[in-house]
Amino acid sequence: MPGEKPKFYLTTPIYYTNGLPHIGHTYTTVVADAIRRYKRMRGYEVVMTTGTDEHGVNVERAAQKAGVPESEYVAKMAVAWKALWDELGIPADEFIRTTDIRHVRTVQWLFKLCKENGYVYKGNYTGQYCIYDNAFVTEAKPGDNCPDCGRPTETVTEENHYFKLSAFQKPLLDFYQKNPTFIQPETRKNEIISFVEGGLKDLSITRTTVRWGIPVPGEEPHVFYVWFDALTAYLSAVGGPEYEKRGMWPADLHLVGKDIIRFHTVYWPAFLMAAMLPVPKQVWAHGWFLMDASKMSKSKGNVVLPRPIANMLGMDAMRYFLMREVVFGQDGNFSYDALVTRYNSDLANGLGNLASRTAAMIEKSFGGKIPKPGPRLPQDDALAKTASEVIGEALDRFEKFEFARSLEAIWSAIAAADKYLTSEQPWAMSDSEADMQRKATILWTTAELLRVVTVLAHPVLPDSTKKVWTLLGQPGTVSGVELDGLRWGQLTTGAQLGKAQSLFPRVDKTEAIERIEAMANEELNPTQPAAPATPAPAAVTGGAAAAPAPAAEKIGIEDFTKVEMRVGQIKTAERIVGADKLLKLTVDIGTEIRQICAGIAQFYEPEKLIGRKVAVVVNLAPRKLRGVESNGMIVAASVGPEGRPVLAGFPDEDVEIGARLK
Ligand code: ME8
Repeated sequence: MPGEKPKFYLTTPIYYTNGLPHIGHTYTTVVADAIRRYKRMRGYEVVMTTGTDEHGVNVERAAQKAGVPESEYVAKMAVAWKALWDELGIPADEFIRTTDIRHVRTVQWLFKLCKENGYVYKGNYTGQYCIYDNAFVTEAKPGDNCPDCGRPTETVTEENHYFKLSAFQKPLLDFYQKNPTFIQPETRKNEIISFVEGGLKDLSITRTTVRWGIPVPGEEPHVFYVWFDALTAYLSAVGGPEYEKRGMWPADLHLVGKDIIRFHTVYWPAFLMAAMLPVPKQVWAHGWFLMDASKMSKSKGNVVLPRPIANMLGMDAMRYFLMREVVFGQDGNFSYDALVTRYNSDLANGLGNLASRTAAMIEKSFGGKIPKPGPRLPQDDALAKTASEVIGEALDRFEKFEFARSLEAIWSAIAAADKYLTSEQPWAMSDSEADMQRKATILWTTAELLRVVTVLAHPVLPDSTKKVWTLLGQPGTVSGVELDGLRWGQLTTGAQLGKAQSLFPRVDKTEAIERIEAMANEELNPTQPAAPATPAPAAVTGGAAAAPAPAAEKIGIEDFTKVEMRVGQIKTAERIVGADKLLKLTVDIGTEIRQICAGIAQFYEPEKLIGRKVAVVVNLAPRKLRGVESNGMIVAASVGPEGRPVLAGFPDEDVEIGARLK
């Protein structure tokens, strides 16, 4: 219909609920989010689905281990997954759980269609089964390990419903040929084509050995095989049997890791073809992020968690690293060292520095208003040309999912602007009319380049580019800019700059890594026993601002005397990068100077605390808050429903430092 936006439906895998997200899962979801933002800026109506894969033996066992019913276990896990994506700013438009009723209905409907069309029959099957991958290992003998994960297989015999996958060898090969971009990247395509050419065996799609699954109607105790169940979630999320009403199916893009490409490019289109439903347009399989050259897994103890990185460096930094460091489609190594190096060089010294120095110069010379440019010199035109070329290149690369190349192009524009400023030296110019005119041209040109870069980088760096957009005082929102109309020269002159904000404060590499690792450690080994799915708190407040507690039972004086509280004097106070609520204090407690973190940063200016006398719990075991050592606790009242901290103190008397509170 004229005037209607074209649609784009993309998905991430539906992640297993027997663990919590690590950087690998975050990678796929981040890329999906960046594509979503990009497509919206290109005028599409976009829906992005992610969710949780909640059935199967693994979950059955994990729930047993946790001593709770499966439904309770998966409910907590699903909440934790969803909450983390929301917290990280990569929320789903549709979050589908495979225990949702809309999904159960869709799976049963898909099965009915396949059966009615003659692609399902009953038979017995004995084989080696890998419970970790939820797959029969056809080539394995009893005693063999799973070739994918290396763990032991189990011999399983059961009556199954079979799906006639063998009937789809030719239709699939024809389909791949007619849709040459269905499987991406190319190398994966060749791999799948030779697999299908090698012959397809029928696939058992129901189980009687598993209890925790979607029942096959009228065939209980049969439940659906997890992959028949999980893949269908993509369709359930956008209407299931009523998919036509929603208008999003078929999916335009399934983003997956290379580990699950076969399920997506062989089984899934075959199920849909059997049901005579539209087949997705593309499956894109990316590589793995490796730790020390092996795939991350909780059992190997080498997982990298997303939250500590986001807390320390910001989510944009993590997004930038994931999409810049590795060629999309290939494996890459994850290292904190490389992450922080890129943060400091590309973000703090690159984009952050260009934005802050441009704004500062416009502030100083033009009262914070974007100046009208004067006559241009060849070097100004050269920078304009570079920026125009970068627009073309960055968009072209992004369109092809060459994210690293796209970012490389954008950052080449930043480097060109840095070089331009270094050679033009606007800061060295006088206030004479001629110099002011020249300065206006230089700063306009730099600000315009910054605007272009901000728009181009927005899908990857959504938060910081929003800040730069506000800083440049540009109308509307950066996400509302249409990429197709982006050209050099659209900067609104005369616009008043917004408030300067810290974009990417430089960090000390060793300290940053130590703190990220400490936070990860806190999250993996919480000191307080937590339910398996409880998300870690978004912020640790340092104990000073606890919510009012109900009256506790009475204690004896001997209990009270266990708490050693003394008068301390604050010597230094500073904010902590990556921990908005905490202040790092050094406090003189009479016998020594202690480092203590306090959750008061939103209510107390650090400078005003110096010299203040406070009550300190000095015999509290040291612990790390947001990765920073805290040795003691500052006592504060917790006021109002938000628990605003008000420091306990001694305003009327000159109390001695170190005096004990009794
Ligand atoms: O396979 N590097 O779920 P899953 C990059 N439930 N990406 C990684 C990664 C790594 N080290 N580790 C995981 C399942 N991923 C099924 C999917 S879909 C209908 C059912 C990402 O929790 C990557 O996208 O094991 C991979 O395919 C996915 O997480 C596997 O998630």
